[in-house]
Amino acid sequence: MKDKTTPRERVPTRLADYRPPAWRVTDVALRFELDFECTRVAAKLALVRDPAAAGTPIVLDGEALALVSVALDGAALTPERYTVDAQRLTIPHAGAVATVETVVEIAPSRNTALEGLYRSGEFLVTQCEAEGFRRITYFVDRPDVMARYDVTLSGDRTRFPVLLANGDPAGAGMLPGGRHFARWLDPYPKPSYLFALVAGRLERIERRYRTADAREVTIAIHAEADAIRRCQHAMDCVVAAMRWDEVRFGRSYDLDVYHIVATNDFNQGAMENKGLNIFNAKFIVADTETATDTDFRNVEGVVAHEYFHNWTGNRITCRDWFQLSLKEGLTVFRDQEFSADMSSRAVKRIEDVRSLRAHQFPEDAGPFAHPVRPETYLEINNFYTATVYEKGAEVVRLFHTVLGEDGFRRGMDLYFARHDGQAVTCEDFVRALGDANGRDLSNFLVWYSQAGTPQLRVAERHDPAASTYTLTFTQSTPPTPGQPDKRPVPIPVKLALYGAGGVPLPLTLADEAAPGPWQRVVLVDEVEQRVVFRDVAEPPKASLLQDFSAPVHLHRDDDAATLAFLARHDRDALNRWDAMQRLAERAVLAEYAKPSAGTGSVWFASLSAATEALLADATLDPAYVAECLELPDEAYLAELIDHYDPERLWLAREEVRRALAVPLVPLLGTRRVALAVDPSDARDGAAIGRRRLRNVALALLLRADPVAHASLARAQLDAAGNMTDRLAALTELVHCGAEGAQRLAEAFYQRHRHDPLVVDKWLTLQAANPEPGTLERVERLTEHPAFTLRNPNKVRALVGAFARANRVRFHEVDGAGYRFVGGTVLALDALNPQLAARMAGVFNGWRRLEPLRRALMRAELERLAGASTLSADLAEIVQRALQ
Ligand code: B3K
Ligand code: ZN
Repeated sequence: MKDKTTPRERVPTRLADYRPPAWRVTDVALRFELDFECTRVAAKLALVRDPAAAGTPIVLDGEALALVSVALDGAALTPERYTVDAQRLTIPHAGAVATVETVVEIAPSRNTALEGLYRSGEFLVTQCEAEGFRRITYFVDRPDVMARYDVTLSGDRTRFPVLLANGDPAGAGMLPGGRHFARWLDPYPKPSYLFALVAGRLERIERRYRTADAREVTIAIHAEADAIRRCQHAMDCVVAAMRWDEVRFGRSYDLDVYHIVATNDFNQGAMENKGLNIFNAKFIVADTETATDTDFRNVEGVVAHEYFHNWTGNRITCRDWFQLSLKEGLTVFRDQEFSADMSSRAVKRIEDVRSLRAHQFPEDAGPFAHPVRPETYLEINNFYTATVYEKGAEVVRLFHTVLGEDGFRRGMDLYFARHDGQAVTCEDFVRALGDANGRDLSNFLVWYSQAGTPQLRVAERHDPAASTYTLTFTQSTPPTPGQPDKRPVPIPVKLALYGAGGVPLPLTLADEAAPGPWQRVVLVDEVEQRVVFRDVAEPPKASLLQDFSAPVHLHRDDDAATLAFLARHDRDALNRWDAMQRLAERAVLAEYAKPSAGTGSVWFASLSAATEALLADATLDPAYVAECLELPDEAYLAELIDHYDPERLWLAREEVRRALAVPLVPLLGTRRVALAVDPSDARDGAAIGRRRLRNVALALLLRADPVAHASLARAQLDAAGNMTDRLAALTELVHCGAEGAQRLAEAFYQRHRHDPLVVDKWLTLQAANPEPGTLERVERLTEHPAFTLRNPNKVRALVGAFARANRVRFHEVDGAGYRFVGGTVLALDALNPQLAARMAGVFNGWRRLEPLRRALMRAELERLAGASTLSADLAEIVQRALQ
């Protein structure tokens, strides 16, 4: 049998070359004889030829499969009657319909790529998206081939007591020799990437749910014995997501059972396989003793995301992989809305905007910039990106903004009614939204095809004589690889104007008779566009791009007084936060340009005053205050500086934090105490918000004076009755190099060493330590028994966190951080190309660095490029980075 990591051939796939499949599979029967070492898969495919493709042979994708036999229309084929190579099985056939039967063998235990069928602990599990099904059996493995599946699993009863596949159960029973079987039928035709099976030793919890259309559903969550009692929160989230989708989108669940399985070995967060979602345990397993509040929220978001895919992704799927954002961007939008409804809408929006700016903006400005709908790829797994997911969700939000909630819902209803059961394109989606509202939205398609973050500039002019106020918008999108020239995009700008004291003014356009509303959305779709408001007697303060109404970079020449005004008076919570972010951004940039210039600047003074006012106001949501106390991320700030020096940027940002904290020490201290009112296991939104602000306050106190305040962190660590407070205190102690901190970290490990998810936290807290000597410690940790390159969570927790969450040490000027990560990427590529490629993305920003580090990082990329065997996954990332 072949090694599972055999590289795929490196031929680019292009959107422009899309052709419908010559042969479709309508029905498939699969019989699995399960075994960790050698699983036998018998497949029977009913195929139909496209009438336009007469004479085309049947071509089935297949990789790393040991072919045992092939039959066509019931007759066994001798080897001269078909050809088989490392990627496909080709069978000439003259008819219009055919039945192909194959038997193959696969080796789950040797599958380190975690794609296809593989072993995790004491069970077998699958991951097929995007092209993993071809590692299970020969098939037309593309999303526009939707078939009905009839699956029978058999295996040893003690080794594989649980046997799960997609759809509803259709019989089970005993077999001779201590074996048993289970049959599963999925009534909904689906693409092969949604196939799943799970078999082995797992525990379960169950709940009954009655859908809005009166279907009785059994929800079951399966996990290993030590984790199952920590799945209740995930179960609550499933129920909440089901109810929410019924109310907000009129969508109900459509099978009798909904299974979720948690595994510790998973390349991504989770997978929405029809009726059988498979999750990284990180996004299912949570209790207050071992998971932080952030973990709980992440469980909620990911559980909802996978559930929502049942309609946006599964019932309506993608015609081809270029359309990935059709399901991902839309489903992220849906999970964002769900999370907003479950807690604070303002805080959720802030988190999403912060993350977009920190991850997607740099991606859009770097060598891997690609449109929301890419046009070419070598390996589609490389395109599960912030652009496809998060920018894609922002593009869906544009439609929501211009159509309004009711119009958007009408559009979604039409999309579901028109395309249920189909594999469609982004155009189909946009057309449905437009048709339902009698509007042509096709000018928005440029958001799908054009890469790069649009830069929106605005000039403001008040004319006292005419009482008019004019906003002149100009937009441009910088060139990106392969797209030198850009077109203007339609940008909805939600805005308000404020008069003295923060009174919103009516927004009346020059040609309108009646006074307008105080808030409106202006559509900027030209390169330069002017908007004139009348009856504006005094120069107003403008709040632009409220609620972050488009994924653009807004440039304004506003002064500190305007930002301070908006931080205080803006009715839009996102923009109040953003005004403080802008003040902080200017303070850090000034500090970067010249030490002390930042903390002595008017920006800093305004930021400091605004921070104090917020902190002193006990009527505000503590979670919101906490967001406002966080400075912009380094990753975002780095994009604003030409050829930046990461160490200098880190120092500047830390200095601004320190200087901000020093005068606030008494207030931070009293707020911390006043916020400590909740029992340690309280999980309601208010308690979570209070914990968050307390821990942000603790971090600032330690920044102001680590020696004086270490005892506060020690006390919190000793008293903490939940992981949120314990981990926050320990992280602060370790990161400020407090005396004895390493011993405390070791004690934490000893306490939690049997829990893989907490061990990940322990690895991350050390990898993210900005103190000198971290790289040596991280290198030693790669030898620790808790660490293995075979487990993606471990790799992300240690190496990923070092490269992404510890910029000052990763970018150490001797290049040792780059060499360490590069070496890990190479070692990983032999085991798990998908993960290796993802990790290599940390080198994408090399051109933006100052010359010394730029040369070092480039050298590391060249070392990767020169390696003798590189997977297609990794090759694509490295080649594009160097282009
Ligand atoms: N659709 C999966 C991601 C699959 C990644 C394949 N490399 C999870 C999600 O977005 O819901
Ligand atoms: Zn998704």
